[in-house]
Amino acid sequence: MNTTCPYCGVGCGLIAGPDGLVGDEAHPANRGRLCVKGATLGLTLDDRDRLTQPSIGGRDTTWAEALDLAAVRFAEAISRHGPDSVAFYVSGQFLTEDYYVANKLMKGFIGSGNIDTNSRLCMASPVAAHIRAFGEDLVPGIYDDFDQADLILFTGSNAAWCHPVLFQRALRAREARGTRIVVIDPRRSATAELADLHIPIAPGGDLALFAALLAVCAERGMLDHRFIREHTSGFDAALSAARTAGHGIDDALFATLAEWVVATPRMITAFSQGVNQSAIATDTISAIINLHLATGRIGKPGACPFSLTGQPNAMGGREVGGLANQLAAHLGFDDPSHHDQLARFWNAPHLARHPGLKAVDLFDAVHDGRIKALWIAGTNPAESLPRSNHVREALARCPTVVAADCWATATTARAHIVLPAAGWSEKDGTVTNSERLISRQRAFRSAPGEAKPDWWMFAELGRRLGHGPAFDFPNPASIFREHAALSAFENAGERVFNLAALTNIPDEDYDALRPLHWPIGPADHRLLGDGRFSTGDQRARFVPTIAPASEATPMMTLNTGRLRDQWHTMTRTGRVPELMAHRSHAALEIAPEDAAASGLASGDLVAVTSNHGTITLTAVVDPGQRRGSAFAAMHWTEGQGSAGTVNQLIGSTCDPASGEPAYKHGQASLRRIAAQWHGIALGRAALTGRVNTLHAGCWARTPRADGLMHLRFTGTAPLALGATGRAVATALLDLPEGLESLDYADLRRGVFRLAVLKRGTVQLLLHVARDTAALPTVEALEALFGQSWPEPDAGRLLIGLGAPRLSPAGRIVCVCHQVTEPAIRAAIATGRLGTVEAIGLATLAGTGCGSCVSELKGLLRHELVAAE
Ligand SMILES: Nc1nc2c(c(=O)[nH]1)N[C@H]1C(S)=C(S)[C@@H](COP(=O)(O)OP(=O)(O)OC[C@H]3O[C@@H](n4cnc5c(=O)[nH]c(N)nc54)[C@H](O)[C@@H]3O)O[C@H]1N2
Ligand SMILES: Nc1nc2c(c(=O)[nH]1)N[C@H]1C(S)=C(S)[C@@H](COP(=O)(O)OP(=O)(O)OC[C@H]3O[C@@H](n4cnc5c(=O)[nH]c(N)nc54)[C@H](O)[C@@H]3O)O[C@H]1N2
Ligand code: SF4
Ligand SMILES: [Mo]
Repeated sequence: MNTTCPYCGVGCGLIAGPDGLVGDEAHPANRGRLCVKGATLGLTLDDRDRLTQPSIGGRDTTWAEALDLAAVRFAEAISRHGPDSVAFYVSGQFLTEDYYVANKLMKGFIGSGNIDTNSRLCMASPVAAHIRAFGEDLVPGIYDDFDQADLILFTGSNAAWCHPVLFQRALRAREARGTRIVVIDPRRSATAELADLHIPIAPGGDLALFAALLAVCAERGMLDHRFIREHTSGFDAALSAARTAGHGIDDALFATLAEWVVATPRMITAFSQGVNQSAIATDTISAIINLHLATGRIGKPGACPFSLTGQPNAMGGREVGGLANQLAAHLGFDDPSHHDQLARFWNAPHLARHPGLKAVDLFDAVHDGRIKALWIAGTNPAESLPRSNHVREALARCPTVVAADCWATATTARAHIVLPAAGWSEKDGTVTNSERLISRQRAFRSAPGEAKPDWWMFAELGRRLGHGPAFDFPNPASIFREHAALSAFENAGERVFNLAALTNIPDEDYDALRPLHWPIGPADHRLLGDGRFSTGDQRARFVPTIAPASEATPMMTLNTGRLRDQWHTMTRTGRVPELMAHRSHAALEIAPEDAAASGLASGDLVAVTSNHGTITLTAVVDPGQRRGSAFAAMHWTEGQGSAGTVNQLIGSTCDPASGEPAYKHGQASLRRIAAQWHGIALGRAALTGRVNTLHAGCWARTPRADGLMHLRFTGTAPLALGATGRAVATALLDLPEGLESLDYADLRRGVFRLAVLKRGTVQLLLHVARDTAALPTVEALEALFGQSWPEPDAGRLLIGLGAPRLSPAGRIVCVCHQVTEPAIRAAIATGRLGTVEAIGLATLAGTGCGSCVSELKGLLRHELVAAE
């Protein structure tokens, strides 16, 4: 069965067959390749912790009762307070069909613009900049351009980790044609590690840099005057504004970059969240687009600005109008003729005529009581929105919160009605990737319990609100046909987004649909190369951009983003031990100078404080961080430990044009915290599930193989928990009564141990000591499970005879071949290896999906330095 990966916007094709999941060689997005996340998808197909039954207030119930109650609550709010008192908050992980139905219900039939999506958090800025420049939300380029470019600027993108299969295409272009790769990022990311040139830009410095590049191209006579004259407007103002910009980076780096940019017509600027998630994002993207328009580098082979989409269907959501400030099918709120068109097509009684609330404003409206009923699906805002504590408060205050998800999350925990959603591998529909390629996602297993697809839930809600005929969809194919018909409705070429050819696609053809680009038809899938734009006069519009003056602040910039093997709030990837091996707990990566200033060494606890809260992370001193800027991953959640939810620290500053939050530019101060004691536990999930947060200090929970959970504790206050191993254990963990256990305490040395047994097999081991050197490794503890411990033997579990001090196996770098960092270091040292290929031959590391190649390079560099 052919399907597509549910993770990033590259949109790789997969085949689910009898031997598991493999890359689809016939899929144009990946031609058979997969990254670690795609390659380990099979490991996530585990229904154990899934939501399987609707519930109301924690009590299991039927679909009929749950949906009736939701409908009554929505109807009450609408009739008493008007349609703007209700809202949907949905997801770029929705299939197009889910999205279409939700949007139709809210904007066409409930009559409010209040449907927004987590794509607000990553794609809203590119959408705003595209519409401003091109008159329509259009990505001009396609992935083939990465094969054909001679210069690729990745700015604000860690593509080696976040769009790995596309990034590998850029690497192959470098091999094949000498393509130069430049990475613009304040930190030396994995992508920067592999670049020909890394520009460690100041946070938010991109706007000035791209304006300065435009000014240089003008100075050196590299502008495409014909294109500017015939196909654009507003150039002079944009150039004058650009001439006021200082490039803001090291002069020598700028000279090299400028020389490459001036001399290379086949140039792509690929940008992502480092650009999009800032308070000046839309203007920054305009500066990028200005440079491309002025040099005619748009819609030509190897030449375009390229917005990398985050989620698998971030693009599909934009097609159906999932954002609160769009209508469906690239129709807009600002054109009254579009309202009329859409109202007639849908036969919609109360079409929304003004935009709804954008995500951050929406949750403010929930907080202050304007929103009385909220339906959240396919996203976990209690973790992923800025000011997460405020969001949690908003959920607690809202009279009705409905949440549809596949797993329990921080959001479902705060919902009144929880609905079990069918997820990837269980539902049918389409997604559109970064290059406008529509692919089918196909169900190849059945959903657990009573889980249902989101389109069905919204259609049921629509019916219960009295709009039956408009929501009478028997299957996803029927929804897709209506979506295609709408895109073609009264569209004589005004809108490029047009799926006319699919309007009457029969169910069987929809089931068999092979990936296809929109617009459908032309052999060349690039857009805008002909210089005809979707603006009234068909000219692209330059937008003058001025960089704001930077403000001096004593705070650090808190940069947040992604890790290679994790996906967002980890509902899927966080359950797979193999994917935990790369980074097993939350950390703050800081430059050596900043670490020294705060007295921090790697491994120390650091309290990170912003205007919104404090969390304690483990410091990792990293020379790749820019001074004054520190990086924390966005992934860790409240259930995984005390360092969860970095969004407690991020403020709600958004780009004014797009409403996208400035997640990359938080402000925080650092303070070292002395550790008083340390603890480690390994045990069955039932015994490790409840941590006593009062005494546990800083703690983190990580899944290990065989259903075991690994807990780590670091005490921030002296240990005054009791005098026995058992007392200490019960102070840290909520353990049931009546367990069979052994314990040990050495008060003088502050050592406490506990073993829980069941019929001679170990269930839980806990060790506490003043010093980490006195604790066993998790591997050593793991070795004690799975053996049997008859009575006379069992004591050895605690005094350590049973625990041969296994040397720690070390962090896994190559997940595909399970090769550890020590093994790679040893191979480099003993074999005097100098290249990634040589490491591959010696250890197999890096020869699978290739996602770890940048790390291998980093290790090579460190080992070379060490050898000198
Ligand atoms: N492994 C993995 N891949 C993913 C995801 C995931 O969760 N995990 N999520 C997907 C989604 S939804 C998205 S939106 C994408 C995001 O993909 P990316 O945008 O590539 O990922 P991020 O790590 O959020 O941020 C990218 C980089 O921006 C840099 N940055 C911060 N501030 C600035 C700045 O001022 N200027 C510049 N030039 N750079 C800056 C950061 O240091 C970081 O390296 O990834 C997708 N792919
Ligand atoms: N600090 C910081 N915060 C960020 C970012 C950052 O860079 N820094 N990035 C932002 C960005 S770009 C994004 S995209 C967001 C992502 O953040 P979220 O939107 O919270 O992303 P996920 O954790 O993927 O949440 C998706 C949820 O949907 C569930 N799910 C999966 N499939 C389905 C389905 O078919 N139906 C339903 N109903 N549920 C399903 C999953 O179990 C999961 O709980 O985070 C944003 N937050
Ligand atoms: S590159 Fe993206 S779409 Fe492709 S396998 Fe990896 S996560 Fe999935
Ligand atoms: Mo995203």
